[in-house]
Amino acid sequence: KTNISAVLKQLGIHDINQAYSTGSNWGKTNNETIIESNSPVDGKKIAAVQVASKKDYDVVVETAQKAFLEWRKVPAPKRGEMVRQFGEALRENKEALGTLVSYEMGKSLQEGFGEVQEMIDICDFAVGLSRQLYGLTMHSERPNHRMYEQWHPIGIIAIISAFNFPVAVWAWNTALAWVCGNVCIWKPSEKTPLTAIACQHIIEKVLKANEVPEGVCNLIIGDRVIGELMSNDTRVPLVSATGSTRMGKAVSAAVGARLGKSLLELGGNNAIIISKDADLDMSIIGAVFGAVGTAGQRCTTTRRLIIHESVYDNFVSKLVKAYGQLRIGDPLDQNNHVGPLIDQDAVASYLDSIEKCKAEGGKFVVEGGVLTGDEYSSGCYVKPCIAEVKNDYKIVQHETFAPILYLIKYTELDEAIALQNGVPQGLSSAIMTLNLREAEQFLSAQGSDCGIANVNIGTSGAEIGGAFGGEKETGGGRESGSDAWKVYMRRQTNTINYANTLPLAQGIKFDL
Ligand code: UN1
Repeated sequence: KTNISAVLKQLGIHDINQAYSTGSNWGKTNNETIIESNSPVDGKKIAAVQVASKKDYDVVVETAQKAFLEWRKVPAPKRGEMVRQFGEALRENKEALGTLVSYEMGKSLQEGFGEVQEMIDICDFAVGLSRQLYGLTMHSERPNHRMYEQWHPIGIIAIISAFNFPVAVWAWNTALAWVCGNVCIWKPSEKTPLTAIACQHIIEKVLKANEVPEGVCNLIIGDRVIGELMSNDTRVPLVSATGSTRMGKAVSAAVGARLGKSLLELGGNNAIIISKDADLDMSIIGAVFGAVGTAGQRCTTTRRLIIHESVYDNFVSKLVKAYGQLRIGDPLDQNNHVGPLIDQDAVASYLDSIEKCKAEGGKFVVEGGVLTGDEYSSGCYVKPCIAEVKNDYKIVQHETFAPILYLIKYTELDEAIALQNGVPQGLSSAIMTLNLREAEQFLSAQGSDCGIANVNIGTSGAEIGGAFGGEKETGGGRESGSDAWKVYMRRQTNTINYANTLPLAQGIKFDL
């Protein structure tokens, strides 16, 4: 049995934790409000955290502004060295942090460790990147001139993260932002404040050892008021926000009104097309993990299966059989596949979606429901369920953050692609097929309209090396790998004249 109090001790979590930190200084707030973190695993209170006030927010921003003036002068590979040490510290704390993620958020222990592994991976990526912040050089049209571009840091990056990946999404943003020369202010989800505090304790030692100025790595515990302050604050050039489409629209409107930049990673409504030429046994793994992993609370969760009519009955019976084998229960017990939903509100929304689906005509081939009994005393454990639906049902068009899988039948691939694209969201997508023509069509310009499109892999579990994000209501942002770092920097075009005359561009003559 996992010893949670030992884990909390190792990670520096107390009964009452402080509202904000600018690195190694933990601030004392005058605000009376506190947030309690209750585990969805057993319903127990883990610890409480004070909530920062507007005054605290200003202290953090001012400290961050000062830190930026120093941090931007540190050579990028030296900044990378700090990120390398952060990766090492995460390796040392992988078990403890992964366990706390599992206990505070409710995902399986394996997935908790996997999430910390994503943090380690992005640190490794960022260390290499710190020597590769490349700009292009161009040929000037004028003689004895040189043109090139440089990438410079932009300042304070605000990071608003969601409960479902309570630590990895922060790490994707910070590791890149730091090597790019920026400073970060993190507002974690109110539902998972303790994992955030644990991360701050882990980085704290690295910051001290490297004499990094106070304010490079800031944490602020707050509610939506802090999110609004960040979004409206001209001292914050970039707001990176992960969460619901509703939240993203509010952030984007506020940041856009002041012509700031936002990086949005919002809802998904991801589908797998199961073709007539699919390897069905392999497809079952992708579909079931995609639908029930993290109890259906990933933005990349598989929400829809679009299945060819010729394999439909066979595939659905395999699927029903697989669902019958799922073990639901304490996520810290490695024998279980599925843990709880984050809280009772999530359970209510799961039940409401099932009702709405039935009202629109959905036929459940695996029934849902809330589990009761001693092992499920938190009231947050639900049964993953499966319904046959039409793609245009209102509920199918909507992202419900729960393990409800929708089945849709198709005849022609064009039709399947249109169904897959026929939702407001555009994050992740996949096709299961051994047919090269089908695979290539799915990946072509006439294919999936999503930011992520996979062949013979499910919709979730993206590696950090690729750019992560999606189109339409998913918000258009890209985080993590490829050249996603560019959004954390400003591009400057430089033209240098080493001639002894000053010729004008476009051949314009201007003699005095
Ligand atoms: C999220 O759900 O917000 O691709 C992120 C995946 C993970 C990240 C999901 N690497 O499923």
